[in-house]
Amino acid sequence: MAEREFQFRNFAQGGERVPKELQMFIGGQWVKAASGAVRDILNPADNGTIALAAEGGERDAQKAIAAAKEAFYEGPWVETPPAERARLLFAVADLLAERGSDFAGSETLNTGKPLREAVYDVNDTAACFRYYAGICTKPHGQTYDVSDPMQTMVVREPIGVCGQIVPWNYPLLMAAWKLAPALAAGNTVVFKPSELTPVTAVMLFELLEKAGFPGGVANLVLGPGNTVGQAIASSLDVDKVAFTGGTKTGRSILEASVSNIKQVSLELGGKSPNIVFDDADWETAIDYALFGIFANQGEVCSAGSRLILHEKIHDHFIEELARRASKIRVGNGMDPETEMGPLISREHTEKVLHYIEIGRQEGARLICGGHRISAPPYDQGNFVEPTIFIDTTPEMRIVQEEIFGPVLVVQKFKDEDEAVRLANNSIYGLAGGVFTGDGARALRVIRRLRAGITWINCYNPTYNEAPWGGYKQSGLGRELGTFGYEEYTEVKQININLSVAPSGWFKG
Ligand code: TXE
Repeated sequence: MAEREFQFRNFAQGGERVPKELQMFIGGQWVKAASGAVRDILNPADNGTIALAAEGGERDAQKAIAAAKEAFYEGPWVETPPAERARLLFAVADLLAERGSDFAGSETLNTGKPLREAVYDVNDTAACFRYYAGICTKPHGQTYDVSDPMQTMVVREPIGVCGQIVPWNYPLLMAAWKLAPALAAGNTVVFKPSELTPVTAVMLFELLEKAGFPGGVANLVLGPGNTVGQAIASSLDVDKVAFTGGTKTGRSILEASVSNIKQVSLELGGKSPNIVFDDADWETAIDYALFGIFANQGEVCSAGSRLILHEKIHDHFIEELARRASKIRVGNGMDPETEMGPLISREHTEKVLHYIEIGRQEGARLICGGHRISAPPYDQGNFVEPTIFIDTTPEMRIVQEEIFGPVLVVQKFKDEDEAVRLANNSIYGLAGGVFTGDGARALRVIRRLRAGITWINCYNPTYNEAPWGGYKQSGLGRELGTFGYEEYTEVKQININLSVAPSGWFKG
């Protein structure tokens, strides 16, 4: 394990040794792809190779599903006491905390995100494992006094084999959001990271192995979505699939899941509104408007990508916003001065630039950015300027569609009703924020927002304790908190006869 980590760093710093292949973890063993195929894993800052990853396929996915099934039905996991599951999850958090800087550096190398954000993600990941470790041993279930001389008890049990598929924007954190609650509840899992960002998932599974999870309980498969991901989603042996990613992919997972009516939870895209009234605290509103869209290069499902401004402050606000956005330091995430990193891939960069072009053609006005940054040292990487469009109309594609990059669109409103109408005019309903000095109005507006994650006078803070998920086409179900735990459980009623005697229903 240590050798592999050394090789990552060595390679990233220009060393000549090609890193070892990143392998899959199936049934407690590190394995190559059955086909022997590998994929280059790239650094978005220069598109250089930082690692070679096993490129799994359907056969590998089936092997992992079989291992998870055997571990659930034949292994000791279901009988493992909650306190032992908690100990293992706490151990993962401790190991992660010891190796925090390695994880943060690797996350930045693989995703491009600024190091300070990667450090944040690592801490959050450890906290998520601790949160769910704590939940294992807390009271669960209910009892009812029913009308017969009967005691009814309701217990929560693991669902079985859980397939988990995550995207590339928060590889480590999304792994924690999926693995920690599923394992806490006693399930076995088959986990698939994005084919673009397997590095910290592999490192995390090394910690799961070291912590002592029994073989087959947590399995890691690497590879593309249309083979490995699809095999997980359509498998008859997977009892639940949990997915974070784009809405289009989410829909195909939902369709594949009908094979065995598996349980599904989906955390999908968004086009989230951030409403600023004219009585808002000026500095706070500007600060969070920037943070809401340009954190993690805008590659955030809950990004505040539509800024809805009161007409009285609109002109002055956007002037100041553009001034500050153009000063954001874009660069290689490994540079501690960097405030915004490169986009994940060349392909995704093209998609974001294409949307900027669409915005121009639709007649929206650019007041900041709008270009790829291509002068050296940016020439090999996927850098795009922080970009802001004004003079938009609600039906424009840049207002309706998720761009998933550093592109903010501004809308203007006259009164509270119009602000809410604009905010809710979306197929999505993931997140939203409101900034105002009027407490009653803040709550009024938030209660009218059709979204699952909301903020008053701030934007972005996320807590392991609170449920995360969306309305409308932003998804199904909730992650995090007790809600996220319950999504990994089946509910069973147990009726206990307190007066043991025949019912006498049939006379003969
Ligand atoms: O994500 P995908 P992509 C949005 C964002 C982005 C768009 C496409 O707008 O531009 O989605 O990005 C796996 N069966 N978000 O293509 O396809 C895939 O291997 C099963 C929003 O990168 O959603 C990866 O592990 N799995 C978002 C995961 O799904 C499949 C985060 C996510 O990939 C599959 C990322 C299939 N048929 C992108 N096809 C968010 N809401 O956080 C792909 N996958």
